[in-house]
Amino acid sequence: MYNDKVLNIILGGGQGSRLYPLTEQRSKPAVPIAGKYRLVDIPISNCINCGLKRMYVLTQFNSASLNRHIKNTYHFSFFSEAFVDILAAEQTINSDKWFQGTADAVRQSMHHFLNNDFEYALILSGDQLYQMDFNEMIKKHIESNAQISIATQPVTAKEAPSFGILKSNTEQEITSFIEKPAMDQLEGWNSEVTPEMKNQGREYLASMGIYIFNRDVLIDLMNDPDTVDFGKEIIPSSINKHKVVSYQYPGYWTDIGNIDSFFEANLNLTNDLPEFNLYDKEMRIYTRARMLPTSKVTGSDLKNTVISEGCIIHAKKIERSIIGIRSRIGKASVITNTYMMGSDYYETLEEVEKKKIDIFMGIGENCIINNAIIDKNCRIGDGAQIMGGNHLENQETDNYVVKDGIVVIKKGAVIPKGFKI
Ligand code: ADQ
Ligand code: ADP
Repeated sequence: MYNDKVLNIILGGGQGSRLYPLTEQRSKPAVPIAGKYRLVDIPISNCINCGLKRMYVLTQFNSASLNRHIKNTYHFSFFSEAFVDILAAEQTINSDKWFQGTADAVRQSMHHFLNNDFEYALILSGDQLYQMDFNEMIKKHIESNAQISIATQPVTAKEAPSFGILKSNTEQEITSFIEKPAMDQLEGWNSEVTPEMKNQGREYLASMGIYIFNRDVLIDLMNDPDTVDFGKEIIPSSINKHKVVSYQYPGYWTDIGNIDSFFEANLNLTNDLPEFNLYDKEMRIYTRARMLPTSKVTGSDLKNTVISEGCIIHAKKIERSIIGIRSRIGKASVITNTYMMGSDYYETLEEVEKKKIDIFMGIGENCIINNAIIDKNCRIGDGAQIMGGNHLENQETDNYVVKDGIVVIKKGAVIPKGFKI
């Protein structure tokens, strides 16, 4: 509906340190989620579902897996104006070309955006799980004569310090904004909310980091080279200069920017009725069509488990876990509260022999795994025990990282037979 008027800019990720080690070998938008997708599929699919088809993905570095994924997934008709282009900060961390923050990333890419006809820029975060109809937000933006719109959602006092918190008047015009206030700064920042929200303790209106800017306003704001971030500088300084409007979004939305929230959001997909609906025909999530074979399970006890295509599973039991594409799990293994990302390819016997590793890709026999994320192409030897939990301190080794009690096995790691974490 608004494709001709709107250019979509996806903030793919800064240094990705909060999702480390998942971002050690790939850029953040390429991090695999929900067994077969990648982070960037969420905002791209939301745009496509809304008929918005001109997208730029801004990322700090360009990884092979991101390029391959975008190239192999989003190819549009030769006659269509649709595109998904990756714009990466071009040089090293020490160079001034490296994006200093979200606004800086947009500023450095403005010359690309301005090659396109557009009236509004829709700026999206790359690390959130939601299915939103942006057309509604754009319609409200136009109807209310806003210059900037921010999607918002009420959050609790405990959550408020992780977000930009704002207050608006009865016309939804934002009158004040504070980026990530400390707990002791929260007084007076609560808003009028529905009784349902109040009962849940959600009284603070948070920015979802989803913005619409009028083209001329964005150009003007980007002219100031000293502003680095939308949340820290651009939005607070715009409140008194421009008409900035809040668009309250009622649906499910969650930030997945750190290991803890990423882990929870993934495992929540195994609930009987997940809030994020992957089975919604109108709001489907696109990803690479891989033509993988079906999955095979022999005699495993499966509870609340999501299994992707191409898996071969002999495990004894799997519970509250996501099993990614091409996963192999050996006999008598017990997997609980785990996100296994799967493998990029199947190994032949000759390949294994050539590599001189006697541990196959996947999880071996008699393993016990709980509270873990297993990145792609890992080899977990027979009898290994990986037991995440609050008893573990944050730590890092060559093969794994422990963050907030979650054990993250690094991409391609080899965990020896009988090893215990
Ligand atoms: P944060 O999510 O903490 O808060 P930020 O780290 O700036 O803000 O990230 C916003 C998005 O931009 C993320 O998707 C991130 O990956 C991406 N990003 C960060 N730096 C980038 C860079 N240099 N280049 C490309 N992309 C980059 C923001 C707002 C808050 C709001 C929350 C909602 O600042 O006000 O409440 O989002 O999640
Ligand atoms: P997917 O979208 O299925 O996850 P990717 O493109 O990210 O796929 O990863 C699969 C990659 O792994 C492909 O580039 C493929 O060429 C590569 N690959 C295939 N076989 C092997 C192998 N034996 N060793 C290393 N990489 C391989």
